[in-house]
Amino acid sequence: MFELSGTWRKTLCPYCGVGCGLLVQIEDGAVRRVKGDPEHPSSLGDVCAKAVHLPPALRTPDRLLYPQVRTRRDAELSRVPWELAVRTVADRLREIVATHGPAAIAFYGSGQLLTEEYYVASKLAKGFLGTNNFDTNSRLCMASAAAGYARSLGSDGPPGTYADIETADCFFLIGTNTAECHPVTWKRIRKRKLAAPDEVAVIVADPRFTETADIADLHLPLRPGSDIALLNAMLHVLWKDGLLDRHFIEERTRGWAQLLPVIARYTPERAAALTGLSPEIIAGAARRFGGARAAMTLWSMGINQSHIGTDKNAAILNLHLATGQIARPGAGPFSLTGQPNAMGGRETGGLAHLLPGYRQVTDAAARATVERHWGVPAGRIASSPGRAALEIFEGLREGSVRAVWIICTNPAASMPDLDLVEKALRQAELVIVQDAYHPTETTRFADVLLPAAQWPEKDGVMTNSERRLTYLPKLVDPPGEALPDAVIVTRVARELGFKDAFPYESASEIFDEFAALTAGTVCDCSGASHYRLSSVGPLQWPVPGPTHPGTPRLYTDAHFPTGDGRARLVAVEHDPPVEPPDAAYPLTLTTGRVRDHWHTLTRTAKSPALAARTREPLLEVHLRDARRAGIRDGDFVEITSRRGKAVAQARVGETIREGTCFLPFHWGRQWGFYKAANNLTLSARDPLSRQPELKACAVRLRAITEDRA
Ligand SMILES: Nc1nc2c(c(=O)[nH]1)N[C@H]1C(S)=C(S)[C@@H](COP(=O)(O)OP(=O)(O)OC[C@H]3O[C@@H](n4cnc5c(=O)[nH]c(N)nc54)[C@H](O)[C@@H]3O)O[C@H]1N2
Ligand SMILES: Nc1nc2c(c(=O)[nH]1)N[C@H]1C(S)=C(S)[C@@H](COP(=O)(O)OP(=O)(O)OC[C@H]3O[C@@H](n4cnc5c(=O)[nH]c(N)nc54)[C@H](O)[C@@H]3O)O[C@H]1N2
Ligand code: SF4
Ligand SMILES: [Mo]
Repeated sequence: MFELSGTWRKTLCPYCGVGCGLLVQIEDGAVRRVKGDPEHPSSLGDVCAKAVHLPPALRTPDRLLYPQVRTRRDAELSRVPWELAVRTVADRLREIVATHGPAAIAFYGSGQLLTEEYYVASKLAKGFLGTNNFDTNSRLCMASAAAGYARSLGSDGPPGTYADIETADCFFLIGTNTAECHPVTWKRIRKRKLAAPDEVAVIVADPRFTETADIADLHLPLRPGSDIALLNAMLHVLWKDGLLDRHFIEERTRGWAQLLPVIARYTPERAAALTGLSPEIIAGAARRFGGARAAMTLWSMGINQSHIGTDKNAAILNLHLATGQIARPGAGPFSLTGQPNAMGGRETGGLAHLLPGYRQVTDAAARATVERHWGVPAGRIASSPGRAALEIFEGLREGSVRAVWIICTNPAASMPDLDLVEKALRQAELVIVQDAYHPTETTRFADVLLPAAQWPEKDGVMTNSERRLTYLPKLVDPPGEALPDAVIVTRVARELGFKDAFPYESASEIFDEFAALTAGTVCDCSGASHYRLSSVGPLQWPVPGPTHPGTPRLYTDAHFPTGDGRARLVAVEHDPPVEPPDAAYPLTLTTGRVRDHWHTLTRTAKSPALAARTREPLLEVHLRDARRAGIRDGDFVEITSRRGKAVAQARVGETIREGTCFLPFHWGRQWGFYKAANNLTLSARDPLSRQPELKACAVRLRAITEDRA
């Protein structure tokens, strides 16, 4: 059924968590054209420019083709055969574990890995090398959402489905630039709004007036970091107006008695002082939300990347629980996942506190189940969480971590406070980097460089934002000697002596082993297999049996996996950003994305059509702030924080809240040392999710006058 005429093949987009189905045309062993797959249920044929312009980004002169090793830090990398690269990795890891113990090694992976890849890497780390130091860039991305769902609903997992968009009559978009970052989901929302403009309300809360705000009935340009004040005040208004669902609160939740005194204090007037919005617009947003038949809240990094990101998620979930806007068509909280398989990462245990199947490493019964499945002795899996992303690098810097194996992520561009990250990588005893391209900001620090096959040079499964699993077939051969990530990890595991536990001949065997381990869990994928996903098509978990059709919505019986079946209302308080503006650094810098680029530019910068649209980072700044700093539109501006400097051209206007400026983070130091936004950001983080506050730090601006002499 999936064989198409000619050379067009079905797969999934490798960029964002919307998870669009693609049709890819292969000619002479290379990707020629990409278009939308009308049969994919998540995207119904739609795609965005990033996917269409994939072909020129895939086979570039900077693809990493061969393994390379350097014997000393001051030596050059030189090409070695795979056998030697694998032996070097295994020998050096073994040696470091023997000398310093398993906690001295760490893995740092990515939400862009395939499910099978995460699974084997985390099995090797947690089950065989005995370290829970296996974390991913999801820590910079979805960690607060995952922690928020688990605390309020009893488990991670967005409860809704994209089809809810067609029945919702209120969209509350908070901390998301959906139009630029989740364009296909955005088009669906926009279509719904334009078809029934009076019936459907759109509320956008963002310090910037982005393209997303274009269709908003209400745009709330709140002060960065003040979302809890807004959300609590909305709940306050609904409580006062009698618009809460008393029955749902009493029957299906716990915690109202603790929450009520907190929200009682968040009057619209008080929230206005904290957010910089008017009391009227806050009340207006609350009433639109409260008056909706079915309301959806969508959010992403403007909420998660905060030192109170988990609490911000709780505030969103409180709003939905207290109004009964959950677990029915069109209603629910819906976190937009960033990366294409960040969901799969959470399912396979791709964070330092997790094991496959949303299990926690701190849960003894969960560890025992996983140990049996992996055939390792009881007690092998460490009982405390490993190091989260930033803590891996902090450990490298101070020497408690000696080795890091970085797979499919570019931390020397994407982490906050890059000076510290670079120092950590220089200080490390062993840096293994497994990437598809070289050089990147991170591959420059590698002692061992392993060439990875990338999309669509390997096969496996990814889960998108609506919990839908799609199979991605291998469509072309990798260039040079590049190998799929799962194959590389498997080879190292075998070299380390774990042959019997890593017998895999195919990604499909790995998937089956993983899927069996999820049986009976919230994210049960045991009814899925490569064969079923490629013959029947994509499926939404839980899919507990081989004939089970998959599950569009979770918790439709309003029974939550908390033990007693009730969701938790969590009393949370506003707290301003860790680094508030002051006289020396008077503005708050927020960072994020532009439509036509993906993260650290290893692919999108090589698609001429995309690169042409956004060649350089632009600093968005309010005209009154610009005037005060003597900056005109188009000037080059030096941006200084307590940690470093960056330079960008100013785009002066009124699309951003006064007192706030915005810089995209796509350009790492490789593109010009001072183009990197992460020269400026800080590594303060949420104590629960351990996600860094990438959305707020204090800066000052100075126009750079051109020296024409
Ligand atoms: N084009 C493109 N699309 C992408 C990606 C990409 O690199 N490029 N990356 C993917 C990934 S991994 C992710 S995580 C997502 C991210 O998707 P988004 O979260 O939508 O993207 P960002 O630009 O990081 O941030 C969103 C918005 O948060 C706002 N914001 C900043 N601070 C605050 C605040 O305190 N409160 C509120 N309410 N808003 C605030 C910013 O002004 C910004 O417009 O995008 C995915 N899609
Ligand atoms: N200031 C600031 N910083 C941020 C953010 C922000 O909003 N502001 N957002 C954060 C977020 S949400 C995210 S998700 C991160 C993203 O940050 P990163 O993960 O560092 O960004 P990418 O450029 O996607 O890095 C992926 C790397 O994997 C390589 N690669 C691609 N395909 C494959 C493959 O199949 N196998 C292997 N082994 N390698 C491959 C690419 O060449 C690239 O080097 O950035 C975070 N950093
Ligand atoms: S919206 Fe996201 S998944 Fe869909 S085509 Fe664009 S980048 Fe790919
Ligand atoms: Mo992300």
